[in-house]
Amino acid sequence: MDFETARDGIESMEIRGAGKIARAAARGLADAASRYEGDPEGFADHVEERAGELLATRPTAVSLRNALDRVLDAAHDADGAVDERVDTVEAAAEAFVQASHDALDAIAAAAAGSIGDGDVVLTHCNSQAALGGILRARKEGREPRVYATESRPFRQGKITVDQLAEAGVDATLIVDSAVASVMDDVDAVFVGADTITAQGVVVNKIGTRMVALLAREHGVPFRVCAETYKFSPATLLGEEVPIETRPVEEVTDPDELPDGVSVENPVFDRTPPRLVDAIVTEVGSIHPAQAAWIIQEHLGGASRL
Ligand code: RI2
Repeated sequence: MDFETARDGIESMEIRGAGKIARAAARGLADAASRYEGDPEGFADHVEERAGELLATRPTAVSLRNALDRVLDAAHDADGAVDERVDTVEAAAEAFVQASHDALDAIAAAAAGSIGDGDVVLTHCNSQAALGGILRARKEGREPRVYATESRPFRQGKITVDQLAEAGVDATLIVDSAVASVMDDVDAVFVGADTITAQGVVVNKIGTRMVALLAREHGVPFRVCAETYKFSPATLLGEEVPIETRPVEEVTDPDELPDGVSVENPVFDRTPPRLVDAIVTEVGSIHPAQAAWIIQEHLGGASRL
């Protein structure tokens, strides 16, 4: 993927979903590295500058920063002629993409294990990691039923039901405000994550916290599926996860509103660890209290960005 396609696609949300964003950014940065025309000494600075442009596209999903860091580390560690440095960076980007796919497979296998025949699952928004287990359970011959929230304002729930229908899963699309009405029938909730803090707070699509509160009220297990690169090392030292706000036009046409009425469009919220029963990662299912351990064991040190 070329640099501009990645940068503009992530910004416009044509490329969306924290994992897809991370893979596109890794490949886009490798493309930017391959187009460098200066001397070897300026190589890493060039890659770092381009990484900064990619990072600025969307502020919340730490998967973006973690992916860029992996590639940037390779640019800084590389030596020799520019061609050799480019090879090193491209290999790092491809290694990240491969590891990301492997992680999704492992998470799907683990999550599918807890989905029985006829189980009713609720999912919010569109998460590749969260859908993996449902699709795997179906492949293994079980027939889960799924409630998928519409996920206003971007309506990624439509992507979810398309993917489920294509795999032959019985899917029902509901508006976000119908979650309370169906929760009595639900056996488990599976959602994804854009960022998980060292304290076990799950930052995910707006409305996730409402779903988690309702799941707890109804005694339904609330599980988060997330690759280890969705955990944020910076939060170990107390850095806050910024919540992205997007254009009001995604919610409504502001010209149709009376004077004096404003619109807010925060697109993520924070679910506290007490509402999360488990986080399913490629290295095992953890309790949110173990988030800092994941960061220490599986993510490197300070970000270069
Ligand atoms: P996967 C998405 O963000 C959703 O919030 C989803 O839950 C999360 O990324 C994780 O998605 P957006 O890009 O990486 O739609 O599991 O704003 O696909």
